[in-house]
Amino acid sequence: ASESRPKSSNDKEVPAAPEPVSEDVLAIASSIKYHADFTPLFSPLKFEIKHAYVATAQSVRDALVQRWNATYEHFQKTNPKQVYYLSMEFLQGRALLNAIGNLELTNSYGEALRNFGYDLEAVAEQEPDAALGNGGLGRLASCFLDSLATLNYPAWGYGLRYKYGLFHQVITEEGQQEVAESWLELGNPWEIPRHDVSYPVQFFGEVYEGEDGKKQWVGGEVIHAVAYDVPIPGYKTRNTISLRLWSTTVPAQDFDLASFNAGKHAEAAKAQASAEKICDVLYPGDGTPEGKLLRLKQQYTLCSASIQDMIFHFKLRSGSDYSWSDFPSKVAIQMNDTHPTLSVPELLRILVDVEGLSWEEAWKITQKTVAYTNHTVLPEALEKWPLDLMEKLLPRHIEIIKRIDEEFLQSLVSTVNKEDLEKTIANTRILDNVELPEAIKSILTVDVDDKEATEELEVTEEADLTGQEKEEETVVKPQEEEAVVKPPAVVRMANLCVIAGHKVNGVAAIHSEIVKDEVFNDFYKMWPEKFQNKTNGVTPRRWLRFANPELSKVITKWLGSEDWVLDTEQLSGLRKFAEDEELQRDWVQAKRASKVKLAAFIKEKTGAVISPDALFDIQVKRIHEYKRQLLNILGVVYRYKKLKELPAAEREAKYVPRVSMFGGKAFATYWQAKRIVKLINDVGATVNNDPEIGDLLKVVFVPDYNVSVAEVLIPASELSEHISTAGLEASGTSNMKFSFNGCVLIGTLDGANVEIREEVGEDNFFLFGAFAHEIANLRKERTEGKFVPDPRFEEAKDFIKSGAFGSYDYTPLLASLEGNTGFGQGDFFLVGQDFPSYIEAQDEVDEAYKDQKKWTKMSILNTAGSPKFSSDRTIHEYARDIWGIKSLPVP
Ligand code: B1N
Repeated sequence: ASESRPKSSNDKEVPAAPEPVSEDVLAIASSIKYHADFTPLFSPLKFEIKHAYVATAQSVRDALVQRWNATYEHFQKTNPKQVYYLSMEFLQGRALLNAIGNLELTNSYGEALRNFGYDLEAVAEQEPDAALGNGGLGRLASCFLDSLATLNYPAWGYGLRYKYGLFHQVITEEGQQEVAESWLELGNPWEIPRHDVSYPVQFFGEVYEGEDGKKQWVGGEVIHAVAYDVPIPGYKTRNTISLRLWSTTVPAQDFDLASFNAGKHAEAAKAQASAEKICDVLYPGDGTPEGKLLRLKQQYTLCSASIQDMIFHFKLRSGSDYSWSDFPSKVAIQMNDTHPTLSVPELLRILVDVEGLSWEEAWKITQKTVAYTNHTVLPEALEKWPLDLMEKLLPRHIEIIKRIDEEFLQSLVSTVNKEDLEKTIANTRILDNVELPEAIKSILTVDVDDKEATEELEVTEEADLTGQEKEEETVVKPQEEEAVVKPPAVVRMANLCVIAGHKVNGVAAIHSEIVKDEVFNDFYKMWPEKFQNKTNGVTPRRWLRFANPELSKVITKWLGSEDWVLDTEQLSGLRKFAEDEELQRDWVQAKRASKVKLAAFIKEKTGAVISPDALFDIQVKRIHEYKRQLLNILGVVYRYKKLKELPAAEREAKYVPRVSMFGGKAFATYWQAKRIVKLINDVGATVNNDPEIGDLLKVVFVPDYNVSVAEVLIPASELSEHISTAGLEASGTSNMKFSFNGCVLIGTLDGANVEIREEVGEDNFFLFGAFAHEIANLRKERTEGKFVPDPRFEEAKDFIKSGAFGSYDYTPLLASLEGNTGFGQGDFFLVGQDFPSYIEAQDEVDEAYKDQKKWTKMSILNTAGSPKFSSDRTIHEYARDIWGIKSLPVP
């Protein structure tokens, strides 16, 4: 039985008090008016909604700039240790509602805009998403910035200012099409170019050795990285930190006027074009040597400019009598995956070549400064750069990397058993397919060279997380071939990170265990103290308070205050009311309001008409075989077939009306993922137009999934799917957002699902599928021909093959589920294995949903069980266990 709430019954209404025209509102209106008149981005005499958006954003920026400067000054004066979060991706989404929400000015802005005849939400929708990221990794970086600012930590985010963010996805008859995204087209009111903050970044060129033995790298191409700062306001605090995005250019004198006047126009602007290309696009296709080179230039630009900036601040703040040994007590560098690995040799290079430190001292400082977060265990997704490419672009860095490698090898010789040495070297050294130094070779009894070469060839090519390296055809194993081609020499970035970093962390408990026991096991045995877990989190501001004001109001009413937004632990206070009829009524009402909103959104975007009374079942994330959208849609196909086989009168007894929604982008050349998108759309076209089925089943593919779309989908969700092959999803973060919003999860024991289920209780989570520790053996059994597919799985596939969903050729997609296991074939991700338990878990969902009281309780218990998944918790842990930084509110 639920406890009754201790307050009187007439205090439960949150009054929507009409706001008086306050000073705030007047000041805001006049600031908007000022910017509308003096913003030279639009023609005068009109004030259209886009113009209203820009003027509003500029007025918000004014409010932020004061806080921003005060924060900078405060940190300048107090000179605390700061964290520098380096990431190739930040998936910021929109800034307006988040900023005014943090400033507690939402109502005032709403009212001010009404004076101009505009609705705040409609104005906010004019803002393009800042989509400088691919998915979870980039969004995590953005959630971290929100928490760092909110918790008053001295911190900077560093990234690149891509001109084109992640592509827009358009769905046509052919499936997914990619369209360039240009978020800067209207100008960006959220950035301030710092013309006085710019650093040279060099590429190519040569390394010279002076008489004193000192090395000097003289670059062949020199560009400039210019800072564009984006304010990151904290929630209910003055602290406002910076996301510093580098843009690339060349100084004016590099424009070749003589060539231009000689009619060679492209030639004249060559240097400029080459520099600007670096920041053109997020994740340029790296299937070609040119693409690879560009991506490496991007990574190095981020690292070099950021390190120079840190050193500048270190010197500025320490005064003339600085001591380099203090550097690690002022600077913590966090590398978001291996993409910023070049920070390591760059810091070393500057310390040794430019500042004149000894190698030993520079190495000590570097090690104490950098830490590395791993985000994936897929071996094919661990970055490896061709040595020759890197040597050409960054000759001095390769010398440095070789020295680190050699010293590491020497340390292995003195610490590792001789029997294990060969294998340990193969797993841990930085360089791969590169001859060992003579001194090491002579210690080994076996000739490792030949062995390594053969082993390398036995590895089949597999897809990486973004699908980049995924080739359409499976690589043939050239086992019998005599002429063995020597595999190219590569730099293994993750190994460099683990060797150079003082901490290595995974992003969920199960993932961090796999990191220790499998991916980096040899390193773990050497340095157990380096390895940590930092379970991901998401900001409760954007993902609950602002995205879901309806539910937030209910939560605040029942908890008695809004303190839960900063202290999510308080959400557990909902638990005792989970069965209270009044809370249940409030809860269902809030959920329904979000569902109605989503139904309208879907109608607008796709034309599909869905009933807000149906169960809303959502899977949104990048399309990837390991995330198994294919399992979901096969389940839908099976359900559709069963519905059609049942007499109309019996359908509703077994199945509740359901809308299966999908969203997510496939990497442009990841063909298998694109076929999955096509299949989902084709199934939708058939099912949604089947008059026999009506509202019992609808299938919707929401196009162009991004942060803003997520903000509409997640609040309206009742069931969400997190169904990766166990052991492969490092954490997942949307699972946390769904849980915060009172959505029940169906999922495998993978990533953060494990911890979510622990927190919300196993009765409030639909679990299915094989466990991580069983996967290897299941694949082996399959290869031995021991796997017997469930007839229901065959039935679902056969239904697709029968042409029930159109004439598109699904053979290559379905073929990936057949045969002996191996990537791209033999059901490597074990869809067939988990299919029976998946559809049985889905049947349990129907049963549970039929009992609305029970379902609502499950929903409430999900929100009540989500406190742990606030990124505030995550950031406090990083601050304490890795960075050693302290909260420092602006007075
Ligand atoms: O990072 C997220 C996790 O929640 C997800 O489980 C994980 O898949 C994701 C290469 C990646 N891992 N690796 C990447 C991104 C871009 C790229 O170029 C790899 N993304 C993840 C946050 O921890």
